Amino acid sequence: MSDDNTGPILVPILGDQLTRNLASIRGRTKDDTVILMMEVWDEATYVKHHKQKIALIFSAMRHFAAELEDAGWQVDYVKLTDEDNAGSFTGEVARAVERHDPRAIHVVEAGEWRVQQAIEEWPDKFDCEVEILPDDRYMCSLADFNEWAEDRKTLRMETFYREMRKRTGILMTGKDGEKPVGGEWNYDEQNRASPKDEMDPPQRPLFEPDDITQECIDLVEDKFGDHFGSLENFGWPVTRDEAEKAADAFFAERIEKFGKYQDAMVHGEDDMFHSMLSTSINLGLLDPRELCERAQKSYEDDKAPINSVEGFIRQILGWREYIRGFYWRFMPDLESNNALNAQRGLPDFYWTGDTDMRCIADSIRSTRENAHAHHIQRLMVLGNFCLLAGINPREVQDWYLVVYADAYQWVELPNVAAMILYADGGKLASKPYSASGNYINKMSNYCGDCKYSVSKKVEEDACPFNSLYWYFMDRHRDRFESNGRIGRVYSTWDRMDKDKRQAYLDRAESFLDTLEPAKKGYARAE
Ligand code: FAD
Ligand code: DLZ
Ligand code: SF4
Repeated sequence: MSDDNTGPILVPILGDQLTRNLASIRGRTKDDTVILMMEVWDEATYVKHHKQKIALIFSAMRHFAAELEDAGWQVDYVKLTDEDNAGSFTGEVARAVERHDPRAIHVVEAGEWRVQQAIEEWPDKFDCEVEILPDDRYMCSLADFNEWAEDRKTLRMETFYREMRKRTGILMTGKDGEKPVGGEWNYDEQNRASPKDEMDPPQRPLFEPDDITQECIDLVEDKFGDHFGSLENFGWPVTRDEAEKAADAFFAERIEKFGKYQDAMVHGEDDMFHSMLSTSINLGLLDPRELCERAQKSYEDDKAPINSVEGFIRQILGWREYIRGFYWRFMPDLESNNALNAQRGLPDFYWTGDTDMRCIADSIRSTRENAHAHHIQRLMVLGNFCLLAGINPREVQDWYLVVYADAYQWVELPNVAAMILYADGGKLASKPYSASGNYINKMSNYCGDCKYSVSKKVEEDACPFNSLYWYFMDRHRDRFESNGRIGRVYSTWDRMDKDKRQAYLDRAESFLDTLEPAKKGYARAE
C-alpha cells in the first residue's frame, strides 16, 4: 500500500452485527466507505446448523444490506452461490481488497473466538491498515468484565449483576440511585410458579416469509437439506422493524406473567411467556439496553409486576452480559474443559426425538420445529439429562450450537460447558444444576402422560431421572460432598439401606446401557 492510497475504508459487517450504529460505521461518511457483507461456506458449515438458523441469518443479512443501501451506503454483498465465493471471511476480504483497493479496513471484533482469531491475522495478510474495534453493543466491555473478575475467588453472576445495576442505574432508586427498585435485588423466588391450566399464553407474532426470506429458505433446502430441523414454521423477525414488533407484543401481552411462569413448562406450549427475542438481540436487530429500559418502564407504568421486570432485566443485564465476559475470559480452554470426565456419547434421540421420556421428546420436538426451546427446557430437561448421564461436553456443545437459532458460541458455550455440565469445575456455578424427576414434575405437566412413572424410583418403568440423579451424585461424591449448597444430599443417600442404593445404581446403569449413541454426521460433516 502506498501512503497516497485514496481508496475507501472497507467495513466488513459479520452476520451477527446487523446494527445501524455499529462502531465501524458510526460517524463514517457514506461516500468514503464500502460495506462488505459475506455469505460464506465456512460459517454455514463449521457445524451443521439448524436449517432455520441459516435461513434466518442469511435473510436478516440480506434485509440489512438492503436497508443500508436505501440509506445511501455502498454495500458490496457476496452471496453464498456467487461463482467465485471464496468460502471464508478472510478469503472474501482478500477478494474485496482486490476490488476496492481500500486505504484501511475497519471491523468490529467478532463474537466468536474462532472468527476473532482469523480477523487478528488480517493486519499481516493485507497491505493496508486494519483497525479492530471493540463491540460496544454490550453494556459491559470486556475490559470492565476482566477488571471486575480480577482477584475474585468466585465469579458469581449475582454479584456481577448487582454491579451492573449500580453502574447502569437500571432498576435503581434512592437519592443517589443506590437502592434496588422494590427493595430487593432479585425476585427469583417469585419466579417459580408451577404451570396452571388456565394460564393460556398468547401466541407470539410470526412473520410471514417475504420474497427475500423465501429465497433463503429455498437456498437452505437446496444446499443444506441434510441439516437438522424443519423450515416449515419459519416466522422469525428478519428486520429491525419486525423485531420491534415482536418486542412490542412481548411488552404488551407477555411480560406481566413472564416472571411468575419463567421456569414453567407445558407440553406443546413452546413460547410460554418468554420474550422469544434472543435471535433478534443476538443478530443486532434489538438493543439490549433499550429492552431493559422498556421493561423498567412497564413497571413504572404499572403494566408488569416487579418480579417479571426484574427477572427479565436480570436475564439480559445480568446473565447475557456475564456469559459474554465469562466466554472471553476462559477461552480457548473452556471448549475442552471436562472437569467431571464425562465420556459417554450423546444419545441418538437428541437428534431424532425418539424417546419415551415425554419431557425430552417435547423439548426436542420444539427444537426441531422452531429452532428454539425455552430456558428451562434447555437447562433442566435437556441439560440436566446430559449432566446426569455423563455425556461428553464436546458432543453436547456441538448439539446446542447446531440446534438453536440464537446459538453463537460466545453464548452457547458458557451455558453448556459451565452452566449445565459443570465442565469448568465450578467457575460459573456454585453447584451443579442436577435434579431428579421431582423437579420436572413440579415445574411442568409432562409427567402425567409419560410412559415412565415419576413417583417410581428403581423399577423398569421408573422415571430415568430418579436413578440417574443418585448415580451422578454417588459418582461425584468426592467433589460435591463438601459443597455447602448440595453436600447435604449425601446424608439422605447414606440413610438409604445398601440394597436400595445399589438398586438405584443398577437401574441407572441398565437404563444407560439402552442408549444408542448418535450416528456421526449430524453435527459436523464427516
Ligand atoms: P427470555 O426468557 O425471554 O429471556 C430474555 C433474554 O435474556 C433472552 O432473549 C436472552 O437474550 C437473555 N438470556 C436469558 N438467559 C440467558 C443466558 N443463560 N445466557 C445468555 N442470555 C440469556 N441463549 C442464546 O441467546 N443463545 C444460545 O445459544 C443459548 N444457549 C443456551 C444453552 C443452554 C444449555 C442454556 C441453559 C441456555 C442457553 N441460552 C442461550 C440462554 C436462554 O435459554 C435463551 O437465551 C432463551 O431461552 C431465549 O429465549 P427468549 O428470548 O424467549 O428468552
Ligand atoms: C452463523 C452464521 C452463518 C450460518 N453464516 C454466516 C455467513 O455466511 N456470513 C456471516 O457473516 N455470518 C454468518 N453466520 C454468523 C457468524 O458465524 C457470526 O457472525 C460470527 O461467527 C461471529 O463471530
Ligand atoms: Fe420426564 Fe421423568 Fe416426567 Fe417422564 S416421568 S416426563 S421422563 S421427568
